[in-house]
Amino acid sequence: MFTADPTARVFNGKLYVYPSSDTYPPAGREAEFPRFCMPGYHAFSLENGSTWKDHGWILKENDVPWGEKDTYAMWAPDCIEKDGKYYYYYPAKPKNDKAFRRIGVGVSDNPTGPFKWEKSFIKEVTGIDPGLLLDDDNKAYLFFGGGHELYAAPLKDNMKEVAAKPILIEGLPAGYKEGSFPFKKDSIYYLTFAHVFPDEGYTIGYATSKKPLGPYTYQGKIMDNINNGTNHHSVVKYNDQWILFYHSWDISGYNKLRSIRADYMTFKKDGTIKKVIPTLR
Ligand code: FUB
Repeated sequence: MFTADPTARVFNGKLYVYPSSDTYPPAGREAEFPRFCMPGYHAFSLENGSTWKDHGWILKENDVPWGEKDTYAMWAPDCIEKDGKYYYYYPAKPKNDKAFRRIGVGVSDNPTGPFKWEKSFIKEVTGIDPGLLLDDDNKAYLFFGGGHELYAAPLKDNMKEVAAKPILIEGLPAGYKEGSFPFKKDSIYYLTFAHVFPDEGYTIGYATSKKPLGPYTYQGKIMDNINNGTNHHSVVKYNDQWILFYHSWDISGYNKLRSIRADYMTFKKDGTIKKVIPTLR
């Protein structure tokens, strides 16, 4: 199978990856899918530090309670743990609604489900690429949005509703595109994202702030363009090492059938991130 947009998380010391999946379009419908064809989500865990276990389908598009069927529009997801429950966020095409995508949520007692899916999408949230941040004070924030604008809102304790109207994140550079991943290290809030340069294409950039909702200051690139079309990614600390999960299409040779990858990432003493040079090039 082909997987993209990996969000990696550590829950109870174990490493999990929540990617989206790329498939070939259904026979006879090829012309409908000039872009990605994405039917839903599997989840993976690293067993004994060496083997990836596939937990199977955790959500298929046709099982989204509020979603349009058979549009293959299940883009990048995220999953986060709060107070012993696991919350899975995903974008889908809503039925009877003009929005490009809405974001839904499900809750489970286990990192790989089964999840109980909310009947409706999260109100006041329109966009793609949910990225979740759980702060040290146990407050959660939902970042979302593509197409050059990033929004974020605090979540209520139930993790299913926004606690305030989403705000536009300020301070991102021109060329900010999508795929934001928020995290915190040593009191600094980091936001990594797809950053497009006209002469280079998609790179991974990052910005920092002293507050979760910004304003942010652009700090530079984490990874140059690697000819992968898009570059949705995530950052995780596992066994005391920071790892950047990202994707590339070098296995398929086709930019709509991507595969996930990972490389170690290091911070300098001042908190800035050293550029990651992909092991596979
Ligand atoms: O994979 C589908 C979409 O492309 C993601 O949601 C975006 O971040 C980009 O990678």
